[in-house]
Amino acid sequence: MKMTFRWFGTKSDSVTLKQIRQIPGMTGIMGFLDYKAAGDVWSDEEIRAYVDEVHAAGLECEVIESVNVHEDIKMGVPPRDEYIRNYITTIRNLAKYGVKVIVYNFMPVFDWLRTDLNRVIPEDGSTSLYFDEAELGAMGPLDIVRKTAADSRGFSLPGWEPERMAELENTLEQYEGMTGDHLRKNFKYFLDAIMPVCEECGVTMACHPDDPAWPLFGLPRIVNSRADLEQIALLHDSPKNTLCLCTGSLGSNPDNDIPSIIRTLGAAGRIGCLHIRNIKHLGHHRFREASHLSSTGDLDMFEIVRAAHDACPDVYFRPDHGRMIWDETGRPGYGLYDRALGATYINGLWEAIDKLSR
Ligand code: DNO
Repeated sequence: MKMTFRWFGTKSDSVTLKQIRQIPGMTGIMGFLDYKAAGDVWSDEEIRAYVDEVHAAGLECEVIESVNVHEDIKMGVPPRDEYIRNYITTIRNLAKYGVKVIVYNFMPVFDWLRTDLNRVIPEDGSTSLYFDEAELGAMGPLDIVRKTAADSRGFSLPGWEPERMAELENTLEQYEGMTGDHLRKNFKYFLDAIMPVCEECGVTMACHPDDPAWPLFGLPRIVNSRADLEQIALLHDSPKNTLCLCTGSLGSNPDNDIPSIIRTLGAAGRIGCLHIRNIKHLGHHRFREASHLSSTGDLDMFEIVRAAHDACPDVYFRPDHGRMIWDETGRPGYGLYDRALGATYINGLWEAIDKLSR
């Protein structure tokens, strides 16, 4: 296992590389160029500057996140071939600088979605990301985009590129009537085009699940259960076609048995990396993000880490969203303190499981 941390770049993150390097056991970054619009080529120069900075801080940069897929590819409309060509150029450029895994998603329009980014957890006064479908229904897509932007404290949020959100009404209209099968067909078209390049350059693609793990606003979502994940692995049968096993996203649906999913897909070599986060269910389609500790949420972190230890011991991990604690101010979900605690806790679980299994 390699423990990594998401970092948004010097200009855009409240957390510094030096701070990340000082978290015990931290080996690298899951990187992100947060200013790139979906469909843009990530140039050599941009990648080199980011990777050099990470290396200079004594960290690795083998995983890159959110190389976002343009809506035209998901919708399967003619300009998609041009955007796929751009995507391929980005894959090749990232490979030149030692990137081994690219995390992406295939969610129509929205990436992850919450109704409150700063919800106070009554027990301890910390804040965390919160979702309530009843609130969402009352708001509608345009309101949620406005609220999320207002709640983000001026930080960019992964998957919420302003250009894309500005086109929202138009895009939602274009998706009208699209079925899951149609979206899957477009997904296959994309995978068939990029996989030969991934195999040639040694880059693994890791698809992030839908978050939350069910359809929203009538848009199809096809990455949110064991059956979905297995189907995606089969869309293009290659060891480079993998999943980013995000415990918090899949875990928003209590029916998903995450340790068991990790065991099956991990043993099949189809997990490219893990995002580890805990969830507290508060009712039907209503949850908040908890600290990583098992007892503060509904996911069993011991069983999750044990499954990964047994099934895919060499994958990249990162502590996913943290709460805001100790009066830290920063990008919701992506402060330093709670994610550092999460990494330390996961490292502790790993050490115990590893020693006991010998
Ligand atoms: C949320 C993240 C996601 C993830 C993307 C990958 O905070 O986990 O934005 O990085 O879905 O494309």
